[in-house]
Amino acid sequence: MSRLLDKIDSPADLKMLTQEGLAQLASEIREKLVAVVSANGGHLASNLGVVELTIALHRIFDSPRDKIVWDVGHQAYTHKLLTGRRQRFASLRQYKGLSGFTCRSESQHDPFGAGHASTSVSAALGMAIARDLSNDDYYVVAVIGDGAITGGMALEALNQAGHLGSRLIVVLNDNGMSISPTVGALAKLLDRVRFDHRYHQVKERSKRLLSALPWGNRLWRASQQVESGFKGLIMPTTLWEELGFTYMGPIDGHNIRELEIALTQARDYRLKPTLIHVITTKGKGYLPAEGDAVYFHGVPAKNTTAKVIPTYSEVFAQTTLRLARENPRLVVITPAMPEGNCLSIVEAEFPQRVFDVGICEQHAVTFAAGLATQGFKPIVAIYSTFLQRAFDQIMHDVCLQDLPVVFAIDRGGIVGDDGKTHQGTFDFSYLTAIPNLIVSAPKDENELQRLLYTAVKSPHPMAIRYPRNPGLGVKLDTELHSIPIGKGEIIRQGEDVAILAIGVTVAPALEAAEELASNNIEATVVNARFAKPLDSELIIGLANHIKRIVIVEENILSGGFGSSVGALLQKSGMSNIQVKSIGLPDEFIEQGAQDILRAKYGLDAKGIAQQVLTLFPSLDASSLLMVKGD
Ligand SMILES: Cc1ncc(C[n+]2csc(CCOP(=O)(O)OP(=O)(O)O)c2C)c(N)n1
Repeated sequence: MSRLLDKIDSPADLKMLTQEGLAQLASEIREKLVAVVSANGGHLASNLGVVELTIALHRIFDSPRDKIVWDVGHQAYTHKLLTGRRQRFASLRQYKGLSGFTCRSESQHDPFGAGHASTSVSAALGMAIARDLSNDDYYVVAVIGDGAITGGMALEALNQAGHLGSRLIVVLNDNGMSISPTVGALAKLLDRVRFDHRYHQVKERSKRLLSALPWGNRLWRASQQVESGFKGLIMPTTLWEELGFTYMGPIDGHNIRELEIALTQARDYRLKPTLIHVITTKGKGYLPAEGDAVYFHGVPAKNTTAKVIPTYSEVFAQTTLRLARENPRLVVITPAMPEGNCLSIVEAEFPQRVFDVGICEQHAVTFAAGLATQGFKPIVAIYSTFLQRAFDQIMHDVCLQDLPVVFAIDRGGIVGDDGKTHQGTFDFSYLTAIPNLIVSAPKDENELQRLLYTAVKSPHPMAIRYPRNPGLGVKLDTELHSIPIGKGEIIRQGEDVAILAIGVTVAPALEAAEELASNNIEATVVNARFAKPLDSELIIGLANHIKRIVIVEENILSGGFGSSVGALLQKSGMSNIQVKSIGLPDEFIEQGAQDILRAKYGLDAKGIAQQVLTLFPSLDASSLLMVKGD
């Protein structure tokens, strides 16, 4: 049977299809999504939930002239399939392949790139105002989930949009879920709409009565008014109306015809911003994902090796649980990532002391600061990339007041397939710039335990950054120990060169040292542990003695650990030292498997060894180093 999807090269091709054809297309798209995401990994459930919504948007609006701005961009796979990227779809999230998010450089149908949440309404409002100032006449639509709409930026943008009254359409894709169930007062309000049976009964009845009438005729419109009057009585539409929006909904997000009617009405209504409340089912049409939307939010790629060693995230959560048992004032805060941070074990035992604050990184940090002022010990469990959102809160609310908040920073360094928006490659740079903050990274999962224990005892703010990886499989202390702040350790002795590594780079640095030894170069390897304060005694002592220093970090070179060490050496007036920094260049690191990217940037054992050899010009590097894997 010929597949309709194979004939869709642009949104214009959708406009010829009948309702039956559209239903067939939706099911072909779902098949494609399941096949490609099962192989490559990605955001399956979110995408399955918006198939009909995406089709309807592209039939009613005229992209790229009209701008469709997807919040987060993780649910834009159908949009990609319908906007000329079908043939490259199998490369989704692969090295050099299609991005898992929207991306301006990828297509003119992506008017705004994303990856981080809650930006769509601000960006769309900017576009709408630009249109008005240019006397142009296109439509701008922001599509935002009920999770992302809880983010501060989204609320700030709605506030301004309602105030300006500019023509803007916000589609609220409400599936009741962020990654986990959406939390907060706004979520409760939306739940009321979703579950109000009285409203749905009336709506069903009027739908049956009106199904015979052509939409748009007078009776149809009158009935819509009666329905919305009734809705106003029982449902919290007032919030949106008071914010200056015209509220439409709730709309069945899997009924293309109903969606098209609502989108057309919103498109043709030119007086105010409109919010269309669309109800969808996350994972729709694929039973495993409908049944477990949390797991299927983001699934791993097929070839991911079965995990036997606990991840850093798991060890973090297990250690936090132990510490929470000992300290009744320890509290944990997560901005909408309890799964990623493996916090369910802590939440199960201490539901009162684990706070999912929604996709609200800034609030998470200042909320922690408030708790710390009252003698509590907050751990903010957060991904490196999302902590960027809260830079001023770390600086102004926590560190300036020297409040003892712990930042447990997951996904530090190269994260892989999620790509440019999600790499955790900036945190050493932006954190070491902040006074009072201790910045650390463990060499293995046992050291993570120790650093967490140290941080919880610290009277100052402390950050611990660890990677998105399984641990190294080392034995875990049964009793927790602390580590002296600012102290590194020598883990291998050698006279020819000193390699200062931190965090995830310590293990490959050690491996590189063994490879160098087989070429008669003996390296000292230091596990630095702290990017701030630096172990100046150790570093200066080594520099005096060895004179060749190589610094390795999985962070951008600019402002990172290496640049702090360089500044220390310069300040100490050291001369005659050869210094080489290995890290990431001044660019956004593309997507690709972690091992591909680590090899590309010389951050694996082979790359480190090769770069060490450049400090020995008398040796021909290419003739040396038969590194494993060659
Ligand atoms: C600033 C930020 N914090 C956290 C995330 C991680 N994240 C990605 S999607 C998502 C849930 C989004 O929920 P919602 O907007 O309701 O969309 P759904 O997946 O349910 O369709 C979260 C928390 C992110 N992308 N950006």
